[in-house]
Amino acid sequence: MLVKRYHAKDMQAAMEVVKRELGPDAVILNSRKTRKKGLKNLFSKRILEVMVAYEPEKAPIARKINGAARAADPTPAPAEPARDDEADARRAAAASEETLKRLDERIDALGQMVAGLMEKFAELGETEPEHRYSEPLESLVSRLTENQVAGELAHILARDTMDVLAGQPDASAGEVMEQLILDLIGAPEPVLHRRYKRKTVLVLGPTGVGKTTSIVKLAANFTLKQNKKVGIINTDMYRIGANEQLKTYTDILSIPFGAVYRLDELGGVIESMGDRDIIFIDTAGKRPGDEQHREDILEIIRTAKPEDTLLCVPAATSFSAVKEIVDTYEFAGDFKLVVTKLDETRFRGMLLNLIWYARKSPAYITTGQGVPDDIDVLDAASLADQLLH
Ligand SMILES: Nc1nc2c(ncn2[C@@H]2O[C@H](COP(=O)(O)OP(=O)(O)OP(=O)(O)O)[C@@H](O)[C@H]2O)c(=O)[nH]1
Ligand SMILES: [Mg+2]
Repeated sequence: MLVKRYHAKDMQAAMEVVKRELGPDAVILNSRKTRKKGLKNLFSKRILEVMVAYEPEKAPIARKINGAARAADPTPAPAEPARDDEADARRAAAASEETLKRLDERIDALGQMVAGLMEKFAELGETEPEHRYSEPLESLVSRLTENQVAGELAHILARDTMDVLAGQPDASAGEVMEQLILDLIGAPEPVLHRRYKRKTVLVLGPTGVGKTTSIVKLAANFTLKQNKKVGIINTDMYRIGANEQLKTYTDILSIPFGAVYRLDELGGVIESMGDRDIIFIDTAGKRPGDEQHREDILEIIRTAKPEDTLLCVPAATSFSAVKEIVDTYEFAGDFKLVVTKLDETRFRGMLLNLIWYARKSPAYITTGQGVPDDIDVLDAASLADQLLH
């Protein structure tokens, strides 16, 4: 009795070739799915491998496989052992079977490792494409990314700078990029009071970002420095102490304060502030899973018809979180950006990421808890300078 291994696409093909080559008495000992040997087969489909026991004297004369049997792929027959030494032959076959099995397992493991690495490289390629620039562009890009400007945005700025330099080789890369950043930031658009026209300003943003504090700062500035008549309405019915927080400030500033407990009261409260130049409307931040939030904000927008909407985003926010916040509030229409808590991070890249991703105008930055001083109109020139130097 001898043992021989065959590879075939399926059991039927294996049986056909075994019968033809080894005769009707050949017995299939076992079968398993495997890959052909060799590096080039690492990612190939698995095929069926069968171990066949047969009597050499009953096997038809060996012949090359052709025609319909091509699907089957027998491995070369082992050197035929002497007939009186069948036990040795079986041991040798079993040993080589064992070696092949181990090799197969190693190749499988290697294959999985290579596939994993390739996947990793592909992911890296998608998120962080490798870009090489000549000096001084390389150091400008490093400066931007050190400041946490998103890699893709830094690349766009570098590419645009190169385009400009191609037409104006004498220009300085630093100056060109600074101008491109200024163009991207655009002119800040703070809340402006229009004479003889009452203005409602809606303030939006996630919870705890500084909406209420920013409103108080703006209200204090308009009241104390610009002598405007200001009112504040709170529509945040969820936050405990929200009314007390605002009432304390509105009392100090001697300005009217309205608390709205049901949104259908909002129109009436706005009417009650008919003599005001600017009315700020505070809102609740969106809590995770809060499906009602969007409907509430839309209802407030329908009723208050705000001339300005401000979206507050804290400065220490990653680019992915910036995208999420902007996407969440996209429905609110044309808002302006307030970057809060700038004092809590030394990086300035987030401002550029936000302006770029949101495609909205910046309005204010806030730089501390102090009322009314810690708020300013964004200074585009100083931001561009901080990002590059
Ligand atoms: N460091 C720093 N803290 C700030 C700034 N602005 C607000 N805060 C603080 O952030 C905390 C939350 O501020 P709020 O104004 O209550 O924030 P909010 O968005 O109204 O919060 P909710 O109403 O709960 O959604 C308070 O402790 C503020 O003092 C800022 O510019 N810098
Ligand atoms: Mg609040």
